[in-house]
Amino acid sequence: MNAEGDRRVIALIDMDCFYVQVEERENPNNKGKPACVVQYRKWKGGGIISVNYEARALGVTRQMRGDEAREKCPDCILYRVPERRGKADLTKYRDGGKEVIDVMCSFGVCVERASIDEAYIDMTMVIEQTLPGCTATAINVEELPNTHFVGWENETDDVKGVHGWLKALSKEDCNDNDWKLMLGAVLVEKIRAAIYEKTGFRCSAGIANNKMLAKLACGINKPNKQTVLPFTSVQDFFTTFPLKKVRNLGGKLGLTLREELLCTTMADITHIPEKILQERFDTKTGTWLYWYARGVDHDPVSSRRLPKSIGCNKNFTGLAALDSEEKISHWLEELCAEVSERLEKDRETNCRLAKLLTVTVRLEGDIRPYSYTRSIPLHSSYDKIRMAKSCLAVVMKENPCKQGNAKIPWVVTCLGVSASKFVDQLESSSRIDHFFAAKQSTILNPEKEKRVEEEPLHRKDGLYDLHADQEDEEFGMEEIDKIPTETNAVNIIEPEYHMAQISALSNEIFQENKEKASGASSPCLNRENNDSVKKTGFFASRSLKKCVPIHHSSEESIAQSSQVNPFNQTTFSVEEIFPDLNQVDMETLALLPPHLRRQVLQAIQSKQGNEGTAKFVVCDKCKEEFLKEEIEEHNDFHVAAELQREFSLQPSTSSSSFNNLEGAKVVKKSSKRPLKNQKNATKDTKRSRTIESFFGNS
Ligand code: DCP
Repeated sequence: MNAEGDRRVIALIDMDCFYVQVEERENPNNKGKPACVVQYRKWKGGGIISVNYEARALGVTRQMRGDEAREKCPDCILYRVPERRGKADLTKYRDGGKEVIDVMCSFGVCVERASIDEAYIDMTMVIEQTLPGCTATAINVEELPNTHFVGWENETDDVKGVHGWLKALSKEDCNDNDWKLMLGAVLVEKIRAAIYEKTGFRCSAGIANNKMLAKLACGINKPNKQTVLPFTSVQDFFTTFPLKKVRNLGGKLGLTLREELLCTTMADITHIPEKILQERFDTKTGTWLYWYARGVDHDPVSSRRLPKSIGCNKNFTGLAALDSEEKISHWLEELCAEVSERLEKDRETNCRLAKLLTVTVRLEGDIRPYSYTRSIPLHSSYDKIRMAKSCLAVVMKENPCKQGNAKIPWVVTCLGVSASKFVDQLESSSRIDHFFAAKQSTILNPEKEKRVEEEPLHRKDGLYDLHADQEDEEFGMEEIDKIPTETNAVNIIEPEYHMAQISALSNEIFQENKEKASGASSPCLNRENNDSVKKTGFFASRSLKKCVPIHHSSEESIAQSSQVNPFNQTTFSVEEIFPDLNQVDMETLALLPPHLRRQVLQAIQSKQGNEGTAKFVVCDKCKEEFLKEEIEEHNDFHVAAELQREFSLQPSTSSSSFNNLEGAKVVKKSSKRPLKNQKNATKDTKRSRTIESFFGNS
């Protein structure tokens, strides 16, 4: 790593007082008047979450409440965030943000949406095409009406530094990088003008060689301005710049640097030898910090127009704090309803599926607040009841009173639910689902052979903002260390019956292996076919649903499917599912029925020869063999199974609200039922009901 290697041209574009601008566009007559956006009217006029620059000039700040803003500025307009399901509805702000991203993308630059109102763009390629033949005289100062150059301002006529920079460019010793930044500034002026023209929104921007510097530069001149931070100006600039304002140094790392290593500015960090930084943190972080403090940041701009996560959270302050399971359950249902609705919309629009659901909880604590996040696999059904139930199970498990800390009050002051780990829907479902659907429909329902179903928090401080309920896009959970945390681990667990399905799957493979080893002939064909219905969950269930005519009774359906075993009547190559055995997706692998999964594992093993054997490990608990990369995830399944078992054993007091949930009883029954019984043909009716409830048809 070094300071010279990175000569990209990156910009951060950030909308000015974004929520207010969205409101002003709806109320054009109010443009130019002081205004704020507030959330909730209940107490002292609601919490301010966005303040326009007219109101800022009159002393209104985001830390105030609506009533205080009116005291400062009686004419201040207070727009209220719409509400839905008892919480903020941010749809129109989110949609406004998307409009802006679309304009940026039309310039052929690489765009990474970083929050509801800001995005990084990498202009390097576009600029490099323009670079040859550029001369200082070719740049017209009028092309840079709102551009400032850090370090080039002088106190007389060139407060923006544009002239100084242009002059420097005409000298012989100027380099390509200086030129690139100039051209970048010209392009960003154009992009910002287009954004204004197409959306009516004003924005500010920072232009530099990397994301960290671009972000930092963006905040220097606002609103409706852009700032270039040349690499040559960084050192001086850092001598006074507070490190806590720098991207990635706002959290715990920054706190350690400030409190332990007594650094307040970025330049302070440069006085610490790399070795000391490495010893205090770790080698990688130490080296990264060493260069970061010198303005070097290699974090790429990854092309991403969509948010990495979709979620929302709600604060419960004062008397609104949640102090009972019923209240927590109610709010989890509300949050999950919103997330589920947005996920469905996202699936339709963007053809992708979220795989992970994360619940974040902040508790009052006995001495100080603390928070934790827990993640669980997310099923593509996006069933809000199911999602809420899973989240509640996690929250109940973490109840401090249950962990022997009876004195700690169990008071929840913030709840967040967020879905992430998106995969391409077609990639995720078509390969496997179509595979199953095609094979099954051919055999079970030939006339349907041709039918093939196919199946992006903003503000980093959002979660812990006292007023704002927010959507969580990209960064929602990242800043969890904004408040001191006692518990801050992220576990992936699976408390639901999908868990039972997967652990049944593991057991099944194990059982089958034993049977094979003992030479016992088992009615494995039929059983596998039946069991694939429950064990492989989503894919197999859907396939069955598609193939079995509706008018058949459950017994008929199962009986019919058990008479034919499509997997054994048709041969297939592992490559049909995983064209590249070096890149087998573990999540997909876990969803396969046992015999297919084993075939894939065997194929990988034989492909890798002897070397391959070292890639497998045996699970202590179920003695099954797993790929090394897979074992950690598999261990989580055992943790989840344990959790599931605990829930099943608990008296109904703690799960009273579960029992009111649609489908929850079926789930409980199915998870309590021993595996052997599940295989019993007499239970087929129940099994079928479980499948239907899985699709919400029960
Ligand atoms: N927001 C929020 N809660 C917060 C901070 C912000 O809901 N604690 C919302 C309202 C803002 C939007 O996110 O309009 C973008 O946040 P910014 O911090 O970028 O603030 P603004 O865009 O309002 O103003 P600025 O011009 O300073 O960027």
